[in-house]
Amino acid sequence: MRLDRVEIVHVAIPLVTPFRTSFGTMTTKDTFLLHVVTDAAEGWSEFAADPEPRYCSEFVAGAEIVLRDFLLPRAAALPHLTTAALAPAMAGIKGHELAKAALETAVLDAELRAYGMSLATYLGAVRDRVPAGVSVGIKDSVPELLDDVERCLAEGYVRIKLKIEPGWDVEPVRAVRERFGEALPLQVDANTAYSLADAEHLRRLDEFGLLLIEEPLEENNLHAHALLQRRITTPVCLDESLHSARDTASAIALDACRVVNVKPARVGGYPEARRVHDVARAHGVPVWCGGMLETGIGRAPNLALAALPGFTLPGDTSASARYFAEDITVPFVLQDGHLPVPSAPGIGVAPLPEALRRFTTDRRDLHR
Ligand code: OSB
Ligand code: MG
Repeated sequence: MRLDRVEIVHVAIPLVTPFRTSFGTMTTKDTFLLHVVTDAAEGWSEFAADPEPRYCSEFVAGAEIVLRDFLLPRAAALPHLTTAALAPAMAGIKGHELAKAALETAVLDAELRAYGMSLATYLGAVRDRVPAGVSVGIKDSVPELLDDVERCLAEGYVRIKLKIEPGWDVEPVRAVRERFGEALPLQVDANTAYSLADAEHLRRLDEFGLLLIEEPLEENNLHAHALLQRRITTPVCLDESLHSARDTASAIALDACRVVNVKPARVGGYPEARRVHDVARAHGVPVWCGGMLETGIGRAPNLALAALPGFTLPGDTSASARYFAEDITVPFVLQDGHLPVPSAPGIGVAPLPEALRRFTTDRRDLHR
């Protein structure tokens, strides 16, 4: 393929309710889409991070510069642009996995559309629908939390994840367990809010039979997570600390995680996410697909990934309506606790022009 044009489309979409984590409260999904035009086909992707570097070091304005000044010139210099050629061309730029994933995914979407192949088929999906979990934010009170969890269960979500932080952990988990019972698949996510000094406190969560505790300690400290795992029975799951299949292999070897959260953007794209899955699966370590409050453009390819055989736990792959009154694609709707895996070529969806227009805050060429 030849890269003719890359457009950046900044969007701001209001959330139906504020979403609070240990690192902040979100009220709007504020990010950008990439629209890649080649001589063979067009492709779309969504940048996964936010305007501020609070979940990870990458952020919207920084990623735009990295794409414009470092990644797009390398893509444009390739004699034949393919997804396989793009990754090594970008490898000389350190880090910036989320920016790289945005470009790679848009190119992959275009390439697969040119071949008429779906991302699910390309990745090796074995399911045409995937079970949906939901991530429930930190609330002002336990009754408010119980109402929210009840609403999610009534909608059909098959697994609940509670966001936790110091001061909002044992009591909310106990309340949810007491109200909804032992059988509810339940897990927690701390987004790096604790330290090893909290090990005895986190051990109090062991009595609740959680599926996992996600990223309890600081990012990239595999040693500390391994030490914590020795002191608690709840399986440790890593999110922020895993940036590649190689990191995943190290974490598993160190017993720093017994479950893996795969976010394709965090590991640099879908082919690397597949390799993370392969490494974990070879070790018998369960994986599941994380989320970043994606619009339909980011949600669709995650559903394809979540259909791989090693994804044995429900992901944060919830319906469009979990976050948005109106999505910028045809919405993903929960059916019997599951979401359909897109089967059309590429990522299987594209922005609806009218909805995209209304949510667009800025649109221009990054490369021509
Ligand atoms: O840690 O998984 C996380 C949202 C934004 C940033 C980080 C995380 C999350 C979530 C929500 O937990 C996942 C989703 O529903 O998309
Ligand atoms: Mg997480």
